[in-house]
Amino acid sequence: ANPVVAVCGATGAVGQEFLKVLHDVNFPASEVRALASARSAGKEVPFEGCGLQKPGNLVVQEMTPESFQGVDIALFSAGASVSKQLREAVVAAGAVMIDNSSAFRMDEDVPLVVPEVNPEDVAWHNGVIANPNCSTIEMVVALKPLAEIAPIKRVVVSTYQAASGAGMPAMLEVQEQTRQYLANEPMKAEAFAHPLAFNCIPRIDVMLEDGSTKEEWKMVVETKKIMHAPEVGVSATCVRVPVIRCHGESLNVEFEAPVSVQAAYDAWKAAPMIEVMDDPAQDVYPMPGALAGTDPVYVGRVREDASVQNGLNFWLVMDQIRKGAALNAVQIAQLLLP
Ligand code: A2P
Ligand code: 11C
Repeated sequence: ANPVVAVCGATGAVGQEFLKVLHDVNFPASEVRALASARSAGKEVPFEGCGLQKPGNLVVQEMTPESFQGVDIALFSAGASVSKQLREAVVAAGAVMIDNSSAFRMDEDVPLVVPEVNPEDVAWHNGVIANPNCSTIEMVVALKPLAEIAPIKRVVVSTYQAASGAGMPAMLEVQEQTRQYLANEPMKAEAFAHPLAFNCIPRIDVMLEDGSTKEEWKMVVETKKIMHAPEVGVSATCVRVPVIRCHGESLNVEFEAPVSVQAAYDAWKAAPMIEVMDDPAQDVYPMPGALAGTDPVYVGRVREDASVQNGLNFWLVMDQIRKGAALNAVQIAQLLLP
């Protein structure tokens, strides 16, 4: 039978995108339910339909432990604490929770899956499958085809992360701050510790004891788990930039053996979900401002790094709400279809 799908956090930035992606891939759902907090109960969210669920607004229901009766797949993006509160109810109802939060990613009994990298890991789930952090997804989609040419020794990554990574309110806030700045009014900052408009903030998520941020830590530990490569060194610096959608990443990768620019191009061109966009002489390279709403991870500015042995530098852009969150989660759901 066609699965019943619950979109959990349906009014949020990622929740809205879950609904778009379900439609875009025509997910064979028998029914799609929209769930959010009590604040949103009774509101309507637009839906273009998928499977047997006809197009038309969905009425948002309050998400409670009882919401999951009859649900087969629950796509969660309502924050880590909500995922933790509802995990038991989801699993007890016999549904599979595909969770976009950081709540369970590093749990030993929870697979952390990027379908282009480790689709086989869905097989051992116990009711929960975790969707990685967006910045990690972007990086591993690009690294996987290269790791098949030569083992990766070390990656140094710097991110340029869009406001939308922090949710709908953050996206709206940076636009309002831009207006305030141009009107010579004081900028109000709530989503981040400082105004983001006309600024860059080198702190994403909480600070850890070793001086790194949790976002940076996620890129290290999640990459090793997804790629089954505990030996790969990852050094990350994560920065919030005043972009609405799409994360940029600058990567420096050191391999165990030479990987030429051409070999990298060939590997990426043969790989799924990655597009080479690299003709800098003609000003062709991936840019966040131009790629919102797209699916692939885009790669450009590819060049050898002469400062290390077997080094390659490149630049990535990905819509982090799409492949970085909603699309990746729906692809995981597709892997669960009979
Ligand atoms: P609501 O709009 O009712 O607050 P974003 O990451 O874009 O801020 O979105 C967060 C999503 O998670 C929203 O859909 C939000 O619903 C939902 N959410 C937040 N807290 C809860 C909660 N306690 N129970 C259910 N859904 C929640
Ligand atoms: C950001 N990467 O851009 C974060 C958003 O662990 O799922 C997602 C946080 C997470 O702010």
